[in-house]
Amino acid sequence: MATTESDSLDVEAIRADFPILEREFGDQQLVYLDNAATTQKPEQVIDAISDYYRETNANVHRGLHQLSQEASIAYETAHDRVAEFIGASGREEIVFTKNTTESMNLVAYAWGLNELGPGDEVVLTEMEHHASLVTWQQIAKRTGADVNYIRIDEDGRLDMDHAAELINENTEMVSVVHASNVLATINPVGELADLAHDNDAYIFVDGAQSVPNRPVDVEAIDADFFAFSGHKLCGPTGIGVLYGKQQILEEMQPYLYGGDMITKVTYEDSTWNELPWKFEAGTPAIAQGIALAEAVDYIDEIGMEKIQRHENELAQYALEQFEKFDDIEVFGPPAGEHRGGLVSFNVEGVHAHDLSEILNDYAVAIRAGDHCTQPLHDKLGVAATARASFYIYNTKSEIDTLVEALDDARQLFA
Ligand code: 7TS
Repeated sequence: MATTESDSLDVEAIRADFPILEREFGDQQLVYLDNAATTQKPEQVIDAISDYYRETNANVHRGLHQLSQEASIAYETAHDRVAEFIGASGREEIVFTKNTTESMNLVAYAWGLNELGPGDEVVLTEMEHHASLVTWQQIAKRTGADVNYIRIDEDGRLDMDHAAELINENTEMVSVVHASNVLATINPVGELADLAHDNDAYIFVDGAQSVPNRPVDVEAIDADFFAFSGHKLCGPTGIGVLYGKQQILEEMQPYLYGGDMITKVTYEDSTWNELPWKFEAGTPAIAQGIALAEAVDYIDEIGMEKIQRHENELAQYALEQFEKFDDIEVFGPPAGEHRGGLVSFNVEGVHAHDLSEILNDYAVAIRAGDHCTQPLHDKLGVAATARASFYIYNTKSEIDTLVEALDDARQLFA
């Protein structure tokens, strides 16, 4: 499949793994540039799901019969695979959730509601996704804690002096996005972790846009919590990951109660199962969990360094093309190591939604809107942005198609 010995990706071989990329609308082939919303799925992942239902389907952790044992082993082993992928020490630290949003809520409810109170501070950044911003804002309201936001500069980078000011002895939680889904900024999460720990606070890193695109090691970052979604890295929807340091997860109360998360139940009281099952109440997303491990195998085999390089090249190329036009405003830092593989932009005089609709006529799929970052868009002074986001199967020629379609859109609105 999908790799060559060289430094670059064999994009043609990769594309052959993704049946949806063959779709045509009219006589135009799909150009899928909405990967930050969700990525497409390779045959290997699609097969993992259908093979599971054809051959293994049973509930986990409860049957002694052969199918249940096989399903349980595959589901549990998927946790080990994910642990290895992000540098966690083992399955105890990997809780399967529905998505990044649920991972964030799990910690906010199970830790935040119990630990936060008046006088405590939660530090976020101005570029947080609503998954983190709304969650901590609401938990803070319920507990009497305050929320403060680390400022961004003109280029969309964090003001680290402001971070050092805001993170102080009152701080209990620093919750930061690793890679911005709008600005493409890669935040210095290791430095922020040090600032948090120097002040006896925890750090939660939202890795929804980083894990799919670059090598990530949660222990090297020294994150206390880390979250991402399977569907943004070639995996299925309905499965996400919460990483937590084992000792912290041990100390936390469960978020959801019910079957599977208990050890002993009487009419009066209950005790909790071992990690990570303590946080996985009820029948989990078994097929999705197993297919997530397949997705991790798939992208890991291609190589995360190569994926990062490929996306950087595409983003750089898109930025170069956009620079040729005076009426295109690009958001976020200049091309380079600290920028991820997406570009948010606006064309003067054309609303991002109109742009996206016109591009759709060219079978080019991008996203337009506030990308679940309304306060950030307010700060940028725009109601919406258009966003092209790249993945392993995208090519420079697809970016050329995007640029041509933009040119036509511009003429339509001239
Ligand atoms: N955090 C970041 C940085 C994200 O980009 C997203 C999704 C989430 C959290 C939430 O992920 P979920 O899987 O729980 O929904 N971002 C986007 C986006 O940019 N376009 O569509 C979804």
